[in-house]
Amino acid sequence: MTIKHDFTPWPDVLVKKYCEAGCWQSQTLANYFAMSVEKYGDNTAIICGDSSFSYREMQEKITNTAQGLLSLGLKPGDTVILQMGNIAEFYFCFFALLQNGIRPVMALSAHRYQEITYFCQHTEAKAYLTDGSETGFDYQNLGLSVAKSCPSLQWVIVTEKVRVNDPRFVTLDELNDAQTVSESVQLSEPDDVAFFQLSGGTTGTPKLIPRTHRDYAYSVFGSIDICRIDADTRFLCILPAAHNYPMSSPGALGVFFAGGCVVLGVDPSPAAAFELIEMHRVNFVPLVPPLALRWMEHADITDRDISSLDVVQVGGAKFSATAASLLPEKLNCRLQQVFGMAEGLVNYTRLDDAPEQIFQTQGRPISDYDQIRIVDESGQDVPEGEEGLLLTQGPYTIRGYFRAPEHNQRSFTSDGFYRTGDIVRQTKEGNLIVTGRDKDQINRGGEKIAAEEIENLLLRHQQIHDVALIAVPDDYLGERSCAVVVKRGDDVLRPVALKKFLHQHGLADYKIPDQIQFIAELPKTPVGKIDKKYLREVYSVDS
Ligand code: OOB
Repeated sequence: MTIKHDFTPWPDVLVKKYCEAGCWQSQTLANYFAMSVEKYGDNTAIICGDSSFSYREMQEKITNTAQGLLSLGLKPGDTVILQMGNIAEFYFCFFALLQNGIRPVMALSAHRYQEITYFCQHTEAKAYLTDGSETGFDYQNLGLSVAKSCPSLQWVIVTEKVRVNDPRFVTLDELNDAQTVSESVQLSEPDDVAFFQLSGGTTGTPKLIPRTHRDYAYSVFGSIDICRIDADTRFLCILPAAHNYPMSSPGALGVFFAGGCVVLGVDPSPAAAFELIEMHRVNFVPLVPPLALRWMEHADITDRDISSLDVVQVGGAKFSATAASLLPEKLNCRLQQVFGMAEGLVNYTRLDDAPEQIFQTQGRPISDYDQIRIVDESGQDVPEGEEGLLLTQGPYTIRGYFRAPEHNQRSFTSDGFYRTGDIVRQTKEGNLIVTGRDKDQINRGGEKIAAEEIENLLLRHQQIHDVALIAVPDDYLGERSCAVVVKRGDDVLRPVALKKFLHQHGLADYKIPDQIQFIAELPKTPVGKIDKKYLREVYSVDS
């Protein structure tokens, strides 16, 4: 069965090229997992808390869940929201959905009512799968509110006992006990959309990124080679498992397809993570810069034996060359920088690159078929070695966001290159150095915030006349967010009240401005746009 809709295809000539070159193969992501089961059946695939699962055991869980999902009436081509933390069930559900051709939206645990309802409404999702067990936040209650606002939602599937009174709620265990409804038949094709990743975004509403089985698989296998992942890899996943980076670069999928072991952790602090590294002899871990800095500090004082660490990846945001040059000695391992994006293109420093390339650059693309252009404002290529805007197209970079025709006009060139919004220059060895950004986004230590989304929400506050959200430098996060607010009227308006307002609207915590400043009027550029550059200069002084 083939489901061909809701995504912008590559032009025929490129389809032919990528197929003939062998970039795109005729397997789905679920097939690749099944092949690992054949090959590495008894290897440990996942360690999660006190539980561990071999490949064979994991496949059993996947098959049961897949049957259960079908028994609810979910069908190939349906969309669901998958919001689970770093638990084994996340991967069981992920592969079960993919096996059925049901397409998950890869929500993050941090997402709340604002984001989840938007994903549901925009994709007309049929089910919301959530991990109700995370301490401190009531995901079942969130599910209840979401279900009220989303008529398309037929099921809320939770990992623990149902605590709310709603017939749409069902537990994963109940699903796993469901009767077999069909023989396993191939329910998805390699060129179908497998799932939706989320864009860091620059606009008022988050953008969804449709990734097909074969484009994603190509990036995963390319990553396995570059990162030298094999059956001996013991990979620690403490970043949010659903994010593209710990998922596919090489991520848990890379480890699964190579027969290695994924160790899951929920606490990324060095104290907790070092314990897991010692206990499970972890040798590979992806980090974001703020975490890498914390780990480096902690390494000086830890009693834990972390000598098994072989490769530490740092990506998601710019890692300073100084910190990069210190990391290998501090953590007694090799460093790999990763500059990627959920839209596709991923760059890695190679493990055998010269040290200065590893410390000072963010790497080069996975594939010779990745095309990159570095251009000026008018779209002309800049001279070699000079700074410019990065454009890219290739066998695993999307050609359009999901149901966003207007935005696609702006985000892609007429010949299909994705405008990354990153400012880079290329070394003569071919590696890229990220020098800045030309997109209205805050990169808060790897977590992306679209300024417009927060500005629009704040403008709904009665006492706000105008607002600009900007990035200001932060020693630890690299950047933090600062809302510059023009008040309406003379009544007192406290920053804490504004934060509470956003919180009550159900916005993810990481998007709530770190800092709020009041100003009489927002400065404008000569063409009448808000002068964010000027605001950044003013508020970059510590307050
Ligand atoms: C990864 O993906 P996203 O989609 O959360 O964010 C992509 C954006 C890039 O366009 C760039 O602005 C920034 O994040 N970024 C970096 C960077 N890595 C990502 N900026 C500077 N230096 C880096 N090393 O963040 C992502 C996806 C796959 C693998 C790794 C990261």
